[in-house]
Amino acid sequence: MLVLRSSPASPFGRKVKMTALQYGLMDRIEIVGADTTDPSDPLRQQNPLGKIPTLILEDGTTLFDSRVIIDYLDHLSGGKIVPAGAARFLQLRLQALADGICDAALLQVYEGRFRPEEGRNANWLAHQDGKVARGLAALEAAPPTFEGRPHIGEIALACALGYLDLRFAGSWRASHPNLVAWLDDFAARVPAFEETRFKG
Ligand SMILES: N[C@@H](CCC(=O)N[C@@H](CS)C(=O)NCC(=O)O)C(=O)O
Repeated sequence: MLVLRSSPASPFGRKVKMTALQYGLMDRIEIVGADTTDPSDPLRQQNPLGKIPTLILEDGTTLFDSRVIIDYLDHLSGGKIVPAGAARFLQLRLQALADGICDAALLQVYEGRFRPEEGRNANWLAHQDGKVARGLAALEAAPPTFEGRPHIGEIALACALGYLDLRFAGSWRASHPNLVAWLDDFAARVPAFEETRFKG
């Protein structure tokens, strides 16, 4: 059995869980919760960065980060998750943009979580927020299309928007109607999206 260290709110963990569900790999994975702030959690031995998601293979090898884990799942699926040819690079770029939005959103959440209010840096928060805003604006202007099954770029985007819903009360929605429609369509066509909402 593969072991996935993750937590219910992690957008990167959700990317892995949604991909595994969508591609029929979930029965090979046991999800074991992780506390990234707890020094006694074995996560820091499994991944020196102490980050989730981290995947532990049957032979004890650990894989991180989410992109490497997705690559591994793609290998297990016979190459269904990351398409071949020119589409590959568009999917990987979309994943990079969606992950970058998550990284910038997470840094804002961590600023609130790790720093006392008087020590928070408004310039830093605005710098990170600019990345989220520009990323969303680019996607709103040209939402990705997908036919049939979703690939890794679309899965990553759904996770990023889901994370903004979770942590920023969906404030992106009012000014991004095309992305709202995109996510509604994605959720209707990919049940794994709802099935991984704040789970595991
Ligand atoms: N690039 C990494 C990002 C992973 C990441 O930032 N995970 C967060 C939780 S969503 C984390 O582990 N944070 C704890 C920390 O940074 O110490 C990936 O794609 O897996």
